[in-house]
Amino acid sequence: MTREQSIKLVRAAANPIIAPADVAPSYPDWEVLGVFNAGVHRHDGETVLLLRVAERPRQSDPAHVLIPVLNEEGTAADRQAQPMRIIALDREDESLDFSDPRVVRDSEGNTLYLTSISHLRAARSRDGLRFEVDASPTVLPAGRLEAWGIEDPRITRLEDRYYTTYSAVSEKGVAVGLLSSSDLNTYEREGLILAPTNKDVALFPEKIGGKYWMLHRPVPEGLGSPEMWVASSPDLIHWGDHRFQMGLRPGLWDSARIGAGCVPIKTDEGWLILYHGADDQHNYAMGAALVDLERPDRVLARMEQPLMVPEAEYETSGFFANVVFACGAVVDDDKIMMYYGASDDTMAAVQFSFRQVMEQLSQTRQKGLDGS
Ligand code: MAN
Repeated sequence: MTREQSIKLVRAAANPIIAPADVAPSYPDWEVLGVFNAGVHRHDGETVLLLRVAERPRQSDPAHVLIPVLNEEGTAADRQAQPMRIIALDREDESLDFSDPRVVRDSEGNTLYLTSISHLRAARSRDGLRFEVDASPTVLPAGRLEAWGIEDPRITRLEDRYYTTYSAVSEKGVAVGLLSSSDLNTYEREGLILAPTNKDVALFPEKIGGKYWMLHRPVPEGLGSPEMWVASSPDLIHWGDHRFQMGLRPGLWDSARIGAGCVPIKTDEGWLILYHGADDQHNYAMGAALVDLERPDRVLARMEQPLMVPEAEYETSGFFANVVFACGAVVDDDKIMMYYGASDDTMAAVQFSFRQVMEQLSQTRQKGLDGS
């Protein structure tokens, strides 16, 4: 399998730029397990990250694993009035599988619970590297369809508002929610825009052919694979015209699952799509593709090699090792600063040249590597 990289990557010297110790848990008796997979946008001269913060009650009893679940009708803010349910699972219970640190499964491999609950938390920086993290949650999960938390935000500016998509996780599956904001400080809920199982939604930053467009990633069961699609909408709420965009590539680094990624970046030659992919060993890497400006389902070029693979110590070890997972980037002329979650526990930043990625993509054109 080819995992060699050809793009010169400059990881921030301060990486990881935000770690769990920099984030106060929501409750004094809880602990933050991970701060990762943040959405990013510039606003008013600041770089704003909307972090995914995964936390859980401190695990003091070695015989039990404590699982936090939001009460069905509550919001996490109501914890005092309407306590969050804490489920205690017996560590020795042989019908339970604790081998994946992210989830608890039954003996058939079905997911029963997540081991943490995530909310979204803002962090701000003047230089894009030193961030101040808010002391309390910015957006909390709410209601039964977010009972297991909200994850992986991606921020797109459209006209004069910011729109943030996220994964809404519950026992009903992973759905996609939408938030809107004028200042990246307070958010309004726009509801769920895609039903389970779907995730990795990134909105294009302008209308195409008079419609809004999204990248999305259904997870078909039994038939089909977790691959990338696009859809359009007249109002950001109602989505249709679903089209297949990009598929898995057997034998390559993105053979088991792919999905957005950063918010698409407009270039003269097409939309630059920085997406994530994984192989069947759960090695997550980032890749690059170019799609048609007018037809976002049409792949013009796709790099054969990954753009970035886990290499630094904080990427190859951690809560869920060998993961680099970006939900956003900031572009300044030739510089792309990509913010990414490393091993599902810290935030890191990497810089690379826009021109170099475009050159690489133009070399792969006509090679028939679009996986469709
Ligand atoms: C899934 C999502 C991400 C996570 C990766 C790796 O794709 O849950 O949030 O980073 O898995 O665990």
